Amino acid sequence: LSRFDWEDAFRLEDQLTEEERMLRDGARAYAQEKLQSRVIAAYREEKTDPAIFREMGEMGLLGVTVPEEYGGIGASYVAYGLVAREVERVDSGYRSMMSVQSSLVMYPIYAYGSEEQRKKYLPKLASGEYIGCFGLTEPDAGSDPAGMKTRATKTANGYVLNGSKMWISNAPIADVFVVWAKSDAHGGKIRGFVLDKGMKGLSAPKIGGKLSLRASVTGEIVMENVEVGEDALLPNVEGLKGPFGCLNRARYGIAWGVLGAAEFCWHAARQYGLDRKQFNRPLAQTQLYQKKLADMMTEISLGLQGALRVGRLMDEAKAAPEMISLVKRNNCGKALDMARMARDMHGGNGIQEDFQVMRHMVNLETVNTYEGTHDVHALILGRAITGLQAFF
Ligand code: TGC
Ligand code: FAD
Repeated sequence: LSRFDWEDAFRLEDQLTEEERMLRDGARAYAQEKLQSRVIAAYREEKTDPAIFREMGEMGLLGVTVPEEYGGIGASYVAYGLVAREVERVDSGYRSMMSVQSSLVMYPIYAYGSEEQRKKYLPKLASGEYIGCFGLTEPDAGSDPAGMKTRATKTANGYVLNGSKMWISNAPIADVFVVWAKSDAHGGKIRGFVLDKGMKGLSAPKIGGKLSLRASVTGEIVMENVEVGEDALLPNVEGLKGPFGCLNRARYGIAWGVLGAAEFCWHAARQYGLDRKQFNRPLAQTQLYQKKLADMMTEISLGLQGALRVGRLMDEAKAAPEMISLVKRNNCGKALDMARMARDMHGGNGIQEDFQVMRHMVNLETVNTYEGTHDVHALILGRAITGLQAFF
């Protein structure tokens, strides 16, 4: 039998390809060198540095699954998950910036867009020259996006958009807005539109006062008679499956990402327990402390294997949305529990910004809510198990 590696219990390393490991190592080096050094102040001051998009673009971390001809690197979904894990090891907000750009803006333009739209937007989104956002949620339509009020009304040359979107990551600094609206010309079905910053009637005010995800800017999208041409419509998808197709990818990335945050908290708690003595011995030499560390290792190891399995199935085009709900829900909920546990294990120091566990903890409150809440994913799974939908 081989030696046990506490940091990689099930030898995830052996299950990755050479290309996946290389991309992961590049993402880790970038995240640790460039993001870790600015996150504490960015979080405290609620400041998002737009330069991060260009830096990520240079490192090839934006739209990694998009083919090279459009500026991506055509890598696997497992590689995408590994990037999310490394970025979120530093902060869920930075991962949010990356995953919105990759899964919620580049993916729909690639998958549902015309060739002109692909050429116009994808290379600049991949390089980080353009920043993108994704507007689905509205003030009165969160878990139930089918209840959206935003409308696209047909005109002679295109459409007029009216409505407002709420809680939109990247919106205040975005150049490109993928928004979803009910279109009268398509029987009231939901359609996607790509809007550009500066269009008349389009604004994106910042939402202030967030106590979570403070390094990632969030805003509204307000559309007051925004006139667009036919070329703004994403031609190749209709209905809720459009936005859900994007959410599948982002939710999958989150399933990996949150485990990066959990791993940070677990490692921090371990080190703290080795360094800190009470009752004449390291905290890590107490049974309760070791049980907590063992529980964390167990959940992280199992969670990573689940995410890897779903990623491999995505790469074979065999993943079902319910599999993604399972890993998104489980890994977010477990990561949040682990961050809370690590905060407790740090005692009073756990509330201080330099120890970073409390920042992860409050970030994970958002991650457990967005992209489908923990309970909404339970209902998606419950529907699959029983054949009965319990949403309404
Ligand atoms: P339902 O009747 O279930 O389905 C309507 C149509 O959509 C299709 N569909 C899917 N297609 C692909 N992938 C999926 N995962 C799909 N889920 C559903 C379905 O086949 C059907 O198609 P068709 O052709 O038959 O019409 O729809 P429902 O209205 O009953 O849905 C209920 C529910 C709760 C499952 C759904 O609305 C839901 O998932 N709600 C959660 C909303 C959500 O996740 N919002 C996320 C907003 S974006 C965000 O949070 C970004 S944060 C990013 C960051 O900063 O990192
Ligand atoms: P609600 O839907 O009102 O839910 C409130 C509570 O009720 C939850 O506990 C929920 O689980 C529960 N609930 C709802 N329905 C049911 C039911 N049928 N049965 C039982 N319980 C139920 N959206 C975007 O479109 N783009 C973005 O980029 C984006 N970024 C975000 C960034 C941040 C920081 C945040 C906080 C949110 C972001 N969102 C974004 C929105 C996010 O997706 C929604 O907040 C989420 O889908 C939940 O919707 P809601 O806030 O309206 O909550």
